Amino acid sequence: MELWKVSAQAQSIDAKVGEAAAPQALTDGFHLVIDALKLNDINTIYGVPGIPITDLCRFMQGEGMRVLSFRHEQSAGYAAAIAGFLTQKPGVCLTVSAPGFLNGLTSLAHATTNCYPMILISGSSEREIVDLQQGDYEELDQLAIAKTLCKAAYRVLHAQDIGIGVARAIRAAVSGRPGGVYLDLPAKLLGQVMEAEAGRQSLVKVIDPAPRQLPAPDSVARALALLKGAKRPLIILGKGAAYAQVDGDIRALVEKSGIPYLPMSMAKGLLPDDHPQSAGAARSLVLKEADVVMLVGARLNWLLSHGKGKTWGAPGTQKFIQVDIEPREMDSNVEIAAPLVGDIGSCVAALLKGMGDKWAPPPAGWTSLVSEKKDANVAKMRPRLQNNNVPMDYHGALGALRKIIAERPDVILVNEGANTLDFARSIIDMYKPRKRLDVGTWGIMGIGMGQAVAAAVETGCPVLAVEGDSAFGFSGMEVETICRYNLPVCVVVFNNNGIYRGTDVNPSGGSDAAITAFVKGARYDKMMEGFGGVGVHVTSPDELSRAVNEALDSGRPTLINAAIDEKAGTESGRIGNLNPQSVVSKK
Ligand code: ADP
Ligand code: TZD
Ligand code: MG
Repeated sequence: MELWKVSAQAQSIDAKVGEAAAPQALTDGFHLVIDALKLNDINTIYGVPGIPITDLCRFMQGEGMRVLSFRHEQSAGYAAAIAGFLTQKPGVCLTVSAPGFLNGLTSLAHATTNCYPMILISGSSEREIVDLQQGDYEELDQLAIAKTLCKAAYRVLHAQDIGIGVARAIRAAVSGRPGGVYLDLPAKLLGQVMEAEAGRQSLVKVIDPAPRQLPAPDSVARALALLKGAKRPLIILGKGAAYAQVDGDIRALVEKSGIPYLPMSMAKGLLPDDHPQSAGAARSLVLKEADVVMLVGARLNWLLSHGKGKTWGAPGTQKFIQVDIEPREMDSNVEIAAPLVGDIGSCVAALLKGMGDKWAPPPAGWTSLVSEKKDANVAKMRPRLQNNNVPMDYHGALGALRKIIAERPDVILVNEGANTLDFARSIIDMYKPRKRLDVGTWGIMGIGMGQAVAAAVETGCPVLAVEGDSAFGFSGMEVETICRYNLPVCVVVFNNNGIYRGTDVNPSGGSDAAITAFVKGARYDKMMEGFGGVGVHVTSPDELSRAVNEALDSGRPTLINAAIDEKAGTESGRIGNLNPQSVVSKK
């Protein structure tokens, strides 16, 4: 209650400020936070209101910021994280103390893991009481908890430090390797009053938040020498390359080099997937056979089998060049023969310059081998994508969506699930950069609706969210958010009655449902209808195609419940091999 009094006071002070620069003009923590964010061009906030940040959210909206109020902090956080990926500005998620903070924390860790710039701002309880553990309302030592899950964590205790605190948070999030930052704002801070002019002076505009980091010339020369000597070179583009927004130079590098390239999931579309040099459909071959591999904004983590083992060539037969802003990424899994440390824009520009005008393409034997493999795989897949089976399988349903994305390349595709994810990634071609947003490095479920909201809000483009029924369930309540803000989002739920498949049975023979099986024939479309959006139930690829096209034409919030054959999927999609095996055989 005290908070409200102070803020009401500050509001009347605001009114007075307009009259004349009265010497007693005051401001407070609420307004300083807003002014600090706005000064740094942060005008969109994703969050959930409540004590102690309800008025902060209100004042933000009152002052013209876009405040998107979610049903759960986790979705708000995923929205903020992907907003950071799409814009290179930290996405901001604003939460209440303890439980709200914890709900937001998964997304902060996710942002850090994926190198997305994001700031989680949480209100917190009375410091003195928290530190003495005297049982305050929502008592939790949030700063200590956040520290292990993000790049940096700060707490601001005095109104005059809000400017510098926000500036530090922004710079930490976007400079070097981007990531998540936590900013702790105790309730008391928001109500703190200070002289308005001194407050204004205390604000900091971050100059050059992500300074260029030029690669060393000898590193560039080493990388080019290796590339030049390669007989079977390969370029792997990762989501760091997509983040960097130097699309023209990346395309120029690939095309000038003549080297086959492999896009990681969220780098799809950096060059159009139907580009002649794309080796996407010959992945196994190129990873195994390449002799020099240049990674651009991609890590040799589990998604690339750590750069060794069965997926790759024999030990010692392959050399790596790695372009990355983070020096410690080098040699993380295998020796990097040519580390190129710097921002991708500067590194790619230096490589292009160093290649000169007479760069020889790789041996024709290699490029034609890749093309032949690719063509054969594409030809094998094509008829399966055209099937109009009922019940639908993944190929039939995704074949329909593939055609729609080809016709509407500006649509942003959000994608999560297991089979729904793995099949969509390989089947749906992307044609423009940063149009495919998915589960990222952790393979996290629940990013769907948050990412869909942020994608629509940040870009104004239509969004198609292709969701496994399980995956959708993690953030499904946000369809209300989508309806409330009337966003051009079409959600397609691939409903196969469960996780991976709908056919699992309880091994005990008991009456409880099996662990991966959901209610059969559920109608997720009814959820959307319940909030005023459009709900459609479809059973064939033709119906699916029609419904998606209608949704994208109308721009209305739509949920299409796509009934998929419950027998079509496999356990864990393409990564079933990661499941540990019991020595006692499964029943
Ligand atoms: P993917 O999952 O697509 O393989 P990762 O998330 O594993 O991609 O890797 C992204 C890499 O890109 C990280 O190592 C990160 O440090 C790097 N990165 C991100 N932004 C930049 C940038 N602007 N310049 C250079 N490297 C970057
Ligand atoms: N929880 C979180 C946060 N992330 C996860 N990845 C999982 C649980 C485990 N998990 C997967 O890895 S995929 C998946 C879960 C629960 C759902 C797969 O079912 P789906 O897709 O319905 O979304 P398909 O098409 O039925 O395979
Ligand atoms: Mg499913």
